[in-house]
Amino acid sequence: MNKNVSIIGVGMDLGADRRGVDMGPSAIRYAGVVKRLEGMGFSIKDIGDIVVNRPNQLVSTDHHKYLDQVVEANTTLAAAVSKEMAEGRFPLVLGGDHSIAMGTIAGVTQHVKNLGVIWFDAHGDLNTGDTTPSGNIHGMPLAASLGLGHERLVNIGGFAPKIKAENVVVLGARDLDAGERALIKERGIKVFTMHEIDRLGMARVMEEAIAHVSKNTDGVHLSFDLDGLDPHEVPGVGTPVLGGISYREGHLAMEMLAESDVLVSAEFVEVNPILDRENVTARVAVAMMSSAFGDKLL
Ligand code: B3U
Ligand code: MN
Ligand code: MN
Repeated sequence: MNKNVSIIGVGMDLGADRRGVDMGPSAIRYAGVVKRLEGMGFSIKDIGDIVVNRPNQLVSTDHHKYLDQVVEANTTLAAAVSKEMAEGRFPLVLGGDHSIAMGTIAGVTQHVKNLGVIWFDAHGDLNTGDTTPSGNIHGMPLAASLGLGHERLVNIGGFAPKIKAENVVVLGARDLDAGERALIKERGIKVFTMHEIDRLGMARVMEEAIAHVSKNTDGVHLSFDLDGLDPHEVPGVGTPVLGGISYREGHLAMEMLAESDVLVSAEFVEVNPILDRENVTARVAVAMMSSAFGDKLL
């Protein structure tokens, strides 16, 4: 794996329309991400946080809350990610709400034409303005990256689509809206829900997931929403859903990803320090990162 890593924070919560995840990057830094990765032999450059403009009242455009601000922050993020990759560095993006995946993926796909994506999440994030139950853009970034939804989201970074449905795997889903289910069927998106994880076990699921996302691709992006894990283990997430991936299964999944050596970029999102206790969610995020970056037990 690339030993040169750039950390990029995005203190944004507008995509979730709920305060707290804007402090995610600080919480993850406080949990010791830089020291941990340096201790594993990585050279870390922390470029700081992307500036996010927060209006003092809710603005909603065609069922999209804070559309202008989310587009602006993601456009800046895409440029930052692309710049770090142009310098040969691995972008590690710290969220922030999951809408930032649009910017990360827009930046990465300027360098990796056929990108595979592992979307670790309790949710599908496959809504569009037509199907969203909330108007929250953090429920839309996977759809937008596939070229579906509001043209301003779809075109972040100036091109679309970024990724193909056949190169995506969603892992840990247990809260899918009706429109998302229809889209999954229509596009044939590979989804390992908690049902498959319970039934087949995480080892088998990850073998299949890694094979799927590496088949016709030149690299894989990991988009890790902390709410994919069980809320008993990570209470500091904005939209907890019971029955999630355990701490141990999460580690195993990350270790298998590291062994496969396919990652070109990663992001860890939706850490909400306001809802957390003793920063455990950020600490778990750092633990998951260390496994994804190749830390071994022995
Ligand atoms: N699917 C719902 C809920 C949701 C999506 N992502 C999160 N929550 N974190 C929506 O609002 O689109
Ligand atoms: Mn998500
Ligand atoms: Mn989620």
